[in-house]
Amino acid sequence: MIKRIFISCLCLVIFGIHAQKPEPNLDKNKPNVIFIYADDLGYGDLSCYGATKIKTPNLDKLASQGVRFSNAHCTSATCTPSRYALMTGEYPWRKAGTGILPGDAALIIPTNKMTLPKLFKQAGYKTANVGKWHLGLGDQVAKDWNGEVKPGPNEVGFDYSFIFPATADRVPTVFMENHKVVALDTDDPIEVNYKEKVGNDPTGKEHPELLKMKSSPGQGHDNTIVNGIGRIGYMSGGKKARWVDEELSSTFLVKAKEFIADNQAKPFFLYFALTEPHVPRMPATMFRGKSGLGYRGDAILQLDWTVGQIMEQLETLGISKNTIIIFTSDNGPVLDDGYQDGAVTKLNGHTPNGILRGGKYSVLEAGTRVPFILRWPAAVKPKVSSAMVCQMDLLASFSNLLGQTIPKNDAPDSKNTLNAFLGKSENGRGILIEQGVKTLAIVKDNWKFIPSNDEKPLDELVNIETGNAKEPQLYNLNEDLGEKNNLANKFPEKVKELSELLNKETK
Ligand code: NG6
Ligand code: CA
Repeated sequence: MIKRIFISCLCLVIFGIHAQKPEPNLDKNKPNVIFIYADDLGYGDLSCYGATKIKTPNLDKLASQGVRFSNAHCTSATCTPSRYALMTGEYPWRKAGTGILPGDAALIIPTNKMTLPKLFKQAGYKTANVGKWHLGLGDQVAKDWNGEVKPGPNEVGFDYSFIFPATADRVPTVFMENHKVVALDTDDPIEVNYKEKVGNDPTGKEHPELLKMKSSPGQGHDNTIVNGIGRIGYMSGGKKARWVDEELSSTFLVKAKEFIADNQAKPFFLYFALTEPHVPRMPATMFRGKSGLGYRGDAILQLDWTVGQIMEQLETLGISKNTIIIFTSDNGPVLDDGYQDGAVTKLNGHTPNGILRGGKYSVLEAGTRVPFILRWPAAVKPKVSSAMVCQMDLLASFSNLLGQTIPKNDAPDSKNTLNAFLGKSENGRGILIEQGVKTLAIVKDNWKFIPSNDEKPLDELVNIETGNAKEPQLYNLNEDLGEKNNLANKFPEKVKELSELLNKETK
């Protein structure tokens, strides 16, 4: 009798659990989409893009199973504008106030326009944003961080959001779930200020001896110290809510995995915005020292592992085949971006920008040409593509894939290049405008033109060539991807054509 009851219970447990497991989403017309955004990862940072001093096995595997693009771009050489374009389908330089935002900035994405997450929502998807945001929160700079902070990701199309507000080097150093700071003690309210010191927390400037990682001189990372790291901006309060940098990545990973598990039966869109390898680089113990290239290299290993964890979860859930993973970066690479973390001294011959010139902040190719991998086992054959694609075009391309319409004046610059994204065509965009910090360049048929200007050619703070010059520059990217030979004098007609085109496109 007891044996029988035991067997019945066992069956109930086994079949009960089985019955509860949701059917995975296998609808090919509505594949799940996971967009993984690295922060400041360069064209040469992955072994599938030619890196030899660092190994990124998970991304290499992803690339070998999908389309790996050699000519893919973010719109801009810094974070906020690239993310703005990804979300809205509009070139950021068309709108004032889309440069790198302070941590207390107001939301810059219009709430009444089509966005990438709204498009998925309109198509019946569950949408989530996990990771770095950096597109502003609330409707003004002066805001109360202790109540509901909105509008934000939830108002521009995300059903669920688990974010940090700006960058890892900017206050407030807290997580926000939907509209609220996570783990906030109401007796210890948060105050944030970007103009003057608030509260009594030590700053890096006053107490450099308290820092576990030195800030670089003159870069501004010497305000409030959180977790032994000086930040940009001042904050007080919220002691229990402050993140531990070593746990940033795993916290985001857990939240991303939870969202995937909870929504495996529905079509879902996950915007998973990683913090690696942006400063301050403070990888988890298991990655520290592993790359031999300092914390920047270790952060890349952590990033690669994270992507592997997501791939493994999709396999386990049986939804890998019908899930599109897109992996890319929001701008090019930088070594010393505010902290003395060994990125420069331990580089060991690694070339974050590959064969390209420039880097983050630059209008040269390494500013916006980034790794871009798309895997969709159910519908896309592995290949390497040289089609010119841009992250801003995902909005129009997914609207095509999902049969959704975009209101007439929304996403004005987003082009449907779906066939290029899916590796079915080598024809991507015809024209691309690349945004450095001070300059715009134009690319057409692999000819690149940078207008003359008086801005400085080298950003000394980060030791990166900006691409600015007093003479016009013309490069033939087909033969000279490293932008070494300025052909402007040799082909004045090309210069004229592209200069006029740039003026026309940007007016
Ligand atoms: C710069 C910061 C840099 C980094 C960057 C934003 C200085 C001198 N440097 O202004 O450390 O935070 O902004 O990076 O303040 S991004 O990837 O989010 O664009
Ligand atoms: Ca960035």
